[in-house]
Amino acid sequence: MDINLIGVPVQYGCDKDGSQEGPGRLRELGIKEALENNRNTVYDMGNIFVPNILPDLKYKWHKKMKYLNPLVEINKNLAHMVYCSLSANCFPFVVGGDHSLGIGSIAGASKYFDEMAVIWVDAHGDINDLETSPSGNIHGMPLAASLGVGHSSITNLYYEGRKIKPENVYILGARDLDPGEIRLIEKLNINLYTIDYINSNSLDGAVKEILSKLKTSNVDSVHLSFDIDVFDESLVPGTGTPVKDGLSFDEGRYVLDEFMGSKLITSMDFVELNPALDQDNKTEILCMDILRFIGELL
Ligand code: EXY
Ligand code: MN
Ligand code: MN
Ligand code: MN
Repeated sequence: MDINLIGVPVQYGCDKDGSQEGPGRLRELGIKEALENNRNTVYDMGNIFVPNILPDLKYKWHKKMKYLNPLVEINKNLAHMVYCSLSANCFPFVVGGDHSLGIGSIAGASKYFDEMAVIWVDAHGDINDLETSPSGNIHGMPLAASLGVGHSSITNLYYEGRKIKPENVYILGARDLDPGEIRLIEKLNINLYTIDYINSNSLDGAVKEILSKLKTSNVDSVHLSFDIDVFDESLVPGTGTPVKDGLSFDEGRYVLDEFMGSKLITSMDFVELNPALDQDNKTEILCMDILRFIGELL
């Protein structure tokens, strides 16, 4: 398989500086070699251009609107890079950077396929809009935008209209949902597998149910958006929004083993490493172990 490694050194979707260093740091640590094996060739396509901007004070009325325009441009370019990768029969592997990049990766991949599912592995739902968001941070909005909910500049990114159908969205590992997110998840009947659900049922049961629903649906593709904050906060100090009661390392590996091993995954994000926040390189070591594991599964 040919893999297109696409870096998105962006932090404009979140509150903390540092996630823009993620792609560069993972390259220094050998992400290309980690993903490569005797079946895969990795082409490092470089980074999507992220302009160096000062906050536009004319939007000072809304904390993050000042970053909306640059994020739209970044995600439009990312969408096209993902679409072109798929058109060239290459697997788009998108590395962040904060999770606002999901707007572009999903837009680009969904344009190529007829009906795409999304598996959102994350401590969060990332399904807020500007009204429901408690922070105004756009990395908490990509899934809503992809479902057609939110500011028109991100819901109509790259092409007009909704990118994915609610019945094709699976959230796994959430344990920090805002009231507005819970309302939207219920309204749209999104497939939600929280940590509470996992603890009272089983991780194996949740993963197997997702795979069985995918296999009996009409989807022709599956985008896996993996946010490293799905791991327990004790394992990932180097991420911007860590949350307690997360997955263990082995549980995270199991999730990837099942989803990647199903051969259903057609594109992927790996996001929210913030090297500036890491302690004793703990998070980057975990990331590299996970990326080597993903390399064996691709
Ligand atoms: N739900 C909160 C918000 O919207 O501000 C926290 C979002 C964190 C998003 C990180 C990337 O997963
Ligand atoms: Mn390797
Ligand atoms: Mn996220
Ligand atoms: Mn998250």
